[in-house]
Amino acid sequence: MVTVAGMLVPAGAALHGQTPLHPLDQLSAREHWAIYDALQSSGKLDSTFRLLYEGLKEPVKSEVLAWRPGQPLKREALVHLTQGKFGYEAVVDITGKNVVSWTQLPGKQYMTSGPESRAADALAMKDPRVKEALRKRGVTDFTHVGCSPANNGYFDLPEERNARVLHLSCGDDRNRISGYGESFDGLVIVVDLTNEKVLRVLDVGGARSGLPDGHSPEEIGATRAPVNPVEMVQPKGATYTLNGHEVEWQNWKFHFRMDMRRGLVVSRVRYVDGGKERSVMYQGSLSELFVPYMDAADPWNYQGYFDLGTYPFAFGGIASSLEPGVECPRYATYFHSYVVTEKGAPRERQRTACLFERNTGDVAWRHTRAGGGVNEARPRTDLVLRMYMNAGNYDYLFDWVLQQDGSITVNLGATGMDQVKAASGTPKDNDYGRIIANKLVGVNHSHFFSFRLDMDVDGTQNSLLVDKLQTTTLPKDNPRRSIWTVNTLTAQTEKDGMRMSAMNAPEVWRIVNPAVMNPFGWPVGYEIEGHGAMSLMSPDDYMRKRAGFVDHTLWTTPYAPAELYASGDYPTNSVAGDGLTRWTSANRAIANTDVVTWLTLGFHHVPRPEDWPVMPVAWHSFAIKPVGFFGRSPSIDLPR
Ligand SMILES: [Cu+2]
Repeated sequence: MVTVAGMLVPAGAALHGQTPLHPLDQLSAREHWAIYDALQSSGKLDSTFRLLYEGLKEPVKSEVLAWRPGQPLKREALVHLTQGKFGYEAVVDITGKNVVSWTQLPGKQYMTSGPESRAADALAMKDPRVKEALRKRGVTDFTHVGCSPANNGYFDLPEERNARVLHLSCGDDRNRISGYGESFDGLVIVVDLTNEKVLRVLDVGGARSGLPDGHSPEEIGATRAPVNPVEMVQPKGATYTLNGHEVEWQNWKFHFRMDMRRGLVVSRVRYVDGGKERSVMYQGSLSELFVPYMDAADPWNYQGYFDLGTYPFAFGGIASSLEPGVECPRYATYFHSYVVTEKGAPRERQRTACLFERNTGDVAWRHTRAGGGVNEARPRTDLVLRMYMNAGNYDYLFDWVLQQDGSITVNLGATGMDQVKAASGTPKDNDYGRIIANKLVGVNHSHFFSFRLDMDVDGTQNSLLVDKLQTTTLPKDNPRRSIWTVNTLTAQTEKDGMRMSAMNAPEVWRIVNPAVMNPFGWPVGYEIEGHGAMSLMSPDDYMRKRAGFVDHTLWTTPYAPAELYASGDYPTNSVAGDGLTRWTSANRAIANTDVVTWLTLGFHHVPRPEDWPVMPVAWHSFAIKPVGFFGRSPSIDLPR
């Protein structure tokens, strides 16, 4: 059983998007229709409109912090759409069913969509040069052949300015059961969708891979003997309580919602310490995911995906449905959410998030008492809030794990399918990747996640302290030649707040409240602990410049409600320099102010045969960890 708004509901229950109770609640189905009504009655729409994104436009922080249960809610939505050949952004007052603002996007492009992909495919398949190139490859049945703009990219070439230019590659789904159909390498169709023409067809010939192996039961073949069931059960029901999307568990309190672009948005994270509610983080969520490929040939050199900025509509929202008992424990609580169709009708996505307690047999802490023989140890239980992201060929798993020791760990798992191309059978196959399956080369690439973490440690006015671990040489009379010492700097401006992960120059990044001292006389704080791979692209690589957030592991900016996406609001086919790069060029002051941190978590991927046909989950993580926030270990009071 789970306590929801004071009522007991069965474990494993799925909760529908309800009438909003909290200013940060996700949009309900009724609200999506109110947005539609407002847009229709505004007189702005014509019959060509296509919605790409609808999400809550949050009230500013001060309003949310001042809000108390029962008070009226300010409900606004942010809408992205296309109409005719242009992109638009609208803000809608949901309660008043009124369009507050309507802006055409000058020089900005927008998310991709199924209809756009089909329009590009139709243009390509109508071109006799494309059919000819396919025939040359021995294709005679075009029924299942399609060309898609899987290579969204932009280099600011004259032909790309002021037009929607897409680089298409083609494949054949004939005989496909799961996984990919056969793709035809060496064929690129450059399409100008704005002017509805094929700019050029590039055909350098190419080997054929045949149909890649898939992962349906029929294709996998015999399975091994199963393990005996290992089940987590919670016979007395959940310990957490729910009020709409507000959660309380083991001193933690927080709110969450699902957004079709950002996925899980975790807000108002507080810890009850000695009966007092203390703020830890105002909000945390994914802000962008950038995956650049490392193959120099067109169209592979166009492949740098901004998954959050480009694909949420095409994916039907980034969160996919979770299967009870497989993707979350059976006893978890499941949450539904809504996305919209291109014409603005809400569609329920079932079980896009789940919440559950987990005890994996680990301890929270242990020690053997003096003399040995007697152990003091405490079992550890975590609270997990989970989303699985569907990103085309890739899948990413995201767990926000709240711990009894006052930490939050975010685990992200990468799984799904590698991007592959047909092997040529020559040594060139090793230039940009490796052969990982029959006649298939897995192409090298990197994954860079940007998490926006608006820390509010014991209040909004915070600073970033950088503890630099440095070698200190010692005088001759000391038998040691050197030790390391900690040199702490307060970041004064955004430039100081740009930090790089380096194993040979380690740093601890603490967000502190300079006005609140812990019992030992230093400021209360939380550490952002996350170190990953950094970009190897050269600084003048245009693709890197479009994803400027990869330049630093940590960024720190003053809170600005409009700054949500690390590569800007519109990274699809974007001109370089938007997002963090642009905002921080002002080098704003960040000491003792309301700061937001942005963590880049990256990893490089050199594909291997074991990734095929579906990659085993590869985990990466970061943590938000108390440093001097508490006067002693917060988990010391766990019962035996
Ligand atoms: Cu990868």
